[in-house]
Amino acid sequence: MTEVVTYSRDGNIGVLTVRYPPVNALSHEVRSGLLEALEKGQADENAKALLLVCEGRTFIAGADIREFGKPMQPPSLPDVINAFENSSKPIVAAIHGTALGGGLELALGCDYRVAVSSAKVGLPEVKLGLLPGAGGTQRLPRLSGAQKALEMITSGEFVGASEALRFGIVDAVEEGNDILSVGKAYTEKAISEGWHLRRVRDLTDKLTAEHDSTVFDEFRASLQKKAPNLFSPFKCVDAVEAAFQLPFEAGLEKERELFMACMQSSQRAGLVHAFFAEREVSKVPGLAAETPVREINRVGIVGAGTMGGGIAMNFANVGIPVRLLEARQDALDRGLAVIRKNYENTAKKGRITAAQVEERMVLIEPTLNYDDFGDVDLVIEAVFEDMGIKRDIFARLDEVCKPGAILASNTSTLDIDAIASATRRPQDVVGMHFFSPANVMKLLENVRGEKTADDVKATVMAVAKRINKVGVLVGNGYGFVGNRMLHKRGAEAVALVNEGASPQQVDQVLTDFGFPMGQFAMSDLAGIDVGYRIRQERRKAGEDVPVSWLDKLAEQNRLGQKTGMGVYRYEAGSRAPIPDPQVDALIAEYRAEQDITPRAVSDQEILERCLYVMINEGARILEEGIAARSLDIDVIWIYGYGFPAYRGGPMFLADEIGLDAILATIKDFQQRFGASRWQPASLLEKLVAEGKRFSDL
Ligand code: 3H9
Repeated sequence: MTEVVTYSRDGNIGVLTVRYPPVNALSHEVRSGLLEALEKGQADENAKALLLVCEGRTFIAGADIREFGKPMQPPSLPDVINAFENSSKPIVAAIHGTALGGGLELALGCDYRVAVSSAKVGLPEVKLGLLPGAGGTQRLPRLSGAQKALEMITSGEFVGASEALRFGIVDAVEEGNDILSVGKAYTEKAISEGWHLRRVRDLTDKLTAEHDSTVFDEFRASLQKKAPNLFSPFKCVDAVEAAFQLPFEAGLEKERELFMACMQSSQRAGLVHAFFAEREVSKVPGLAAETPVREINRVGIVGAGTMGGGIAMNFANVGIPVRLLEARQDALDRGLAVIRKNYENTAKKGRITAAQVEERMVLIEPTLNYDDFGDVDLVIEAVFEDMGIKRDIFARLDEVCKPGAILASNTSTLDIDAIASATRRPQDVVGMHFFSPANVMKLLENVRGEKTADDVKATVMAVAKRINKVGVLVGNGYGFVGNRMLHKRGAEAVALVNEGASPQQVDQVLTDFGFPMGQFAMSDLAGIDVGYRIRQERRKAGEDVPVSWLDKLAEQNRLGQKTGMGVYRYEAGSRAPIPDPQVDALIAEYRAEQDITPRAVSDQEILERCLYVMINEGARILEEGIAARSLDIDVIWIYGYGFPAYRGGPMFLADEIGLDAILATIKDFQQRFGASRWQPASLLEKLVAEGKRFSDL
């Protein structure tokens, strides 16, 4: 028997124990071990019932995702689960931690399920572009009915133990930390009360009572609205519907067919890449895992504007007290009022209670005085992008903050080393670039300066986790990773409009691709003045940044959503962009001034230019070591800019398309649009010459 699953007997209970850290995933070894242990249990005359239990922090968290895309080694998970369901002795699954995906499916193949109250169950396969492929779509609805099964399977969300009990997914919930004792007590009860085999496949009352096809149509319609580009959620609905239309065995076959279609889809590959990339970014190359972290018990924030307020909320949400500093009382009052309103809106949606609103507000202490930063462990400066102002602030912080306090800037483009040099402690200075809205967006781009100390880097990565963000550590350089690529895409989008596309055509192509919003709608959301100010700073620094029609919008105070007009027009209280003939006229005027005769630009050209300009810049970013790995860039784009996760991120997509094809198109653009903008990155040329991919680096 393999060591990862063992069989032992305790009185008249045969105990099957899985120990395969970290999450007991159903690898080949575990699947084989389960079958062997089951056979021993069947053969053991003294075992009246069997108990399946896991060691470590959790029950089985699903199939082993690392095996996806490789040939499957028998036994398959469905075969293992069928063997469990065919057991001649009742089997109890004892659940702690999370029973997910194939893990829950295995538990559903057992006769009874007992969970501790802190346990959660779920079928999150959809988040990986899949559907439950080991009977979950056929067994879960037999316990929970169609509505709940569809909710769980199409959303992938977890359900707590008490809810699982309410829906019949588990049979009992017990208090207790020792899962083995909980499981044994329940199994003893099963034996002493003479419980029979109870195979989920034979339960049909929920199938007959709830056989109403409208629920499936409703789910399809709502998915069509919410996620029309996604493949697997629709297949999930088909699979659950099959449970209601077909006998069990035929339903399983249908599920298998749909599962294989998902497994082969490019969306599955993209989502699985995103899953591992999200976990990989926390392991920073060159930063030892055991690097100490500084204690962060109180945070100071400079600036109570949109960014500063949003950042403060992140800390208050996890119970960390914040001092929020502004230069003037009215700005401070305004900032606090916005925070309160945000929390109250969340409470209205039922996501937090009224008491939690107050608890969090109490944690945010307003101040006008820098001296109040004397005891903070971390300061985050969040004022607007002006190097002079930022340097003044950092010089001030250097005077008032205690030794060892981390001084961070939320700058989205500026040089961290130039900011650090305004202090006498550049080793404590770092970038912490949040994305707007800062209380919502999951990305935290942490920027290491030339002199940033290792424990400061490790601390800001740990802070990201603590405030439930995905932290990515990047190097210092204009716009770091995300905005550097975004600005290239922005310039290309403007060039496309100059040549003849309309802003709405460009935006439509990007949203059809899967971005939540287009380039220009995003500029309106961020504020046209933000980009304008950045371009002005670059011009001041001597860079050649041509004047565009976007600058004219800023000069006319068309600043985007906040003024009701930007690239688009907005009706009061609405965020829906409406094309504006005045902007079309302004663009036409600009083209005339520049002697440009507009031409029809195809959607394909728009997409390729917008994506490939980013990929080419991404290659330079890798070449310069600003990002350590292509997966860091992918995670930044997925979590900071809404790059569709099912496409895996820009660099993963580039690998999928083929770097040779991308290079050929870039060379064609170079011929057509000029050498400087479309100069292929030398890393791209090198990888193509060597037949390699970004992921090989
Ligand atoms: C499935 O089951 C298909 C079946 O229906 C049909 C089959 C025929 N496999 O997230 P963490 C690793 S699809 C392999 O940081 P947490 C993870 O990479 C599967 N590895 O911890 C990380 O490794 P490292 C359906 C896995 O406590 C480590 O475990 N199941 C798997 O924040 C810790 O992970 C899912 O989709 C896996 N299945 O969260 C569940 N899961 O230390 C996916 C995790 O080297 N998993 N790892 O970086 C999760 O949602 C979370 O990991 C979990 C723990 C909630 C379990």
